[in-house]
Amino acid sequence: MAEKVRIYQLAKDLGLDTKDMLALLDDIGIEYKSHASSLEADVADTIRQLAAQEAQARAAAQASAEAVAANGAVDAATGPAAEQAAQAVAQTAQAAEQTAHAAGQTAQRAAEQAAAAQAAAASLPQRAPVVTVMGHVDHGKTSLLDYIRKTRVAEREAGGITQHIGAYQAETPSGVVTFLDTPGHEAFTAIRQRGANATDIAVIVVAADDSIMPQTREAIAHAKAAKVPIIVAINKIDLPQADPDKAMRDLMQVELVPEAFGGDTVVVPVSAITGQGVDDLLEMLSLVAEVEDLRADPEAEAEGVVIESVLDKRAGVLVTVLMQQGTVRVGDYLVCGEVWGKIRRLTDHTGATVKDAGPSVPVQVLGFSEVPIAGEHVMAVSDEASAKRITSERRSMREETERAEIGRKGLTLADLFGKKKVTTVNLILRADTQGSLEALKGVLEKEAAATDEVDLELMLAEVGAPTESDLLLASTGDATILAFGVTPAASVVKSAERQKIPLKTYRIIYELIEDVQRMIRGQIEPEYAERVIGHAEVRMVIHVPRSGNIAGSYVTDGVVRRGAKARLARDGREVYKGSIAQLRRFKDDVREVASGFECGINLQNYDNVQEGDVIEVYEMVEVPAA
Ligand SMILES: Nc1nc2c(ncn2[C@@H]2O[C@H](COP(=O)(O)OP(=O)(O)OP(=O)(O)O)[C@@H](O)[C@H]2O)c(=O)[nH]1
Ligand SMILES: [Mg+2]
Repeated sequence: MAEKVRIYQLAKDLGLDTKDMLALLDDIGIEYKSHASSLEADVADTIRQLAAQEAQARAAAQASAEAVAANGAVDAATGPAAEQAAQAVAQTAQAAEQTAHAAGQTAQRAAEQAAAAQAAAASLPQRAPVVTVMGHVDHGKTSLLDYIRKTRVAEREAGGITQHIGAYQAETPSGVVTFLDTPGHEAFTAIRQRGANATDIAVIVVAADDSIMPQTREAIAHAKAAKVPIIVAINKIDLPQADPDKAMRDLMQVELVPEAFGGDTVVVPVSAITGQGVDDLLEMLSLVAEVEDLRADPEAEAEGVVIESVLDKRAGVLVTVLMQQGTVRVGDYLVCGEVWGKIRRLTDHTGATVKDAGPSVPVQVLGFSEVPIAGEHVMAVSDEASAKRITSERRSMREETERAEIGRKGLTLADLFGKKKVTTVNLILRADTQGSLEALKGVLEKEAAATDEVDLELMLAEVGAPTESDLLLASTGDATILAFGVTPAASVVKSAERQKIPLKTYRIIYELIEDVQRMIRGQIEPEYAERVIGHAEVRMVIHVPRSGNIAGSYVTDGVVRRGAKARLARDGREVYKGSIAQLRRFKDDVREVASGFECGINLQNYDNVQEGDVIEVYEMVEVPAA
């Protein structure tokens, strides 16, 4: 046996649970990073021997136990000896107890509690792993989930872009898995972060024809920050231009070393179109999930996280939650940040109405009257009174801190004399979900920070379609209304047209961002740059009584123009900067003199011109904003 072998493979060969195998490695002090790490051949052999010995020992123990049971009479004869032994054990135990006392009772109690908690946790029922699929835009996250779920969601999305998180459950050969889909667009950092935080395992999708892209890096960073195991799916391997090997090599740049290169990152090549490799991916997921040993108490107080919240025109506020422990039931009261609701209806990911939802089961809740913030912690409370009390306490606490901040800030000298921004662009933002809204706010903040000359002011940012009252606000603030993923009522559109209030609707996030960039550019004052139009050499200084000194010059290149800006260079140094006040050919005032001609130049407010000076003539031209 000269071959290296991966831990989970060895466990499988020996008929052990991967978890037990890891425990065994821990016991004998062998370091590894994950179940996918490779073991050296000699280490693997040692493990095989140990496993064999253990199996033998177990068999022997069983045999002797049977023997003892069979010969109950032997007990009597060995009585005194056994008693002595028991006494010795008791003494040792006493000594040990005293040592423990000396070491401190608290430590002992803590250890006992931890052990008890562990024992209790181990007896809890298992829950489905929550797998978040992340990666760069269009790398095939939604398609991959579609393949797994055998449904088609990608086609229904506007522009084929996942605008917000989706939560689904899929039946796989090794059990139910909860999947969270996330968007790849850069605007959705917050959603990816939220996804990574609500997750047990991250699947990073990398398209084989595109390799690692900015949002791939970002997704990996989120997964690493959340300290969750990462599995890489190299997708689109069916494409002729696919280069999965390049993607593998590129993974090293982001410190994910594939197993094939001696590392321990599980990389699975897949195609969401043909389904190739998808089974391998699911097997890897179940292996990792098995090692993680995910358990939750369905009877505990219900607690979880808001995955997304939508204001639907007909259905009202719809909130997708994922419980991490406990079970939510129709009629329960839920509190989430500063909002609460009584569950009127629960809908599972297939759209079916359900009575309850336990840990790891994504479910849509109808019953909130306000839109909670996605990513927020959610918990069940016993009754309406507690729900109201908790939310109102939270609200007043926040308001208090806000007031304190304003008080502390005051007015600074910089506020009074600091660099004034040129203009403010007022915006009213409307979006379909809290997640999109946050994403858009994030991008707009970035855009505003990128320019010193324009301030973006968000007068209002809300979930739901624009209303008449938005129009009122827009007209007082001269604001533009940007609606993303929501359709304003026809009456609102008409009213906006009548009042000439710009109201734009978007389905695709890039388009909204581009428009905002255009609005910013439109506000920026044009920049000017110098453009040299000609040079003249001073050949002779002519003194004219009333006009002062005139530079008798020869235009060496370009043109000299009356009124144009000019600078005077003497021995290569600039000695004057101003403009051309008067330009003459012979006795006549002229507007312009071209190269190769002589002329008299009178510089504005400058008399000290000397023979040999060079006059550079230039204009200021507008530079289009970048
Ligand atoms: N040939 C091929 N095309 C794929 C594969 N997976 C996805 N695609 C195509 O790639 C495009 C993008 O797929 P999506 O699943 O919408 O990508 P996504 O990663 O969810 O994109 P966002 O949600 O916008 O970040 C679609 O046109 C898919 O048909 C694949 O394995 N092979
Ligand atoms: Mg998608």
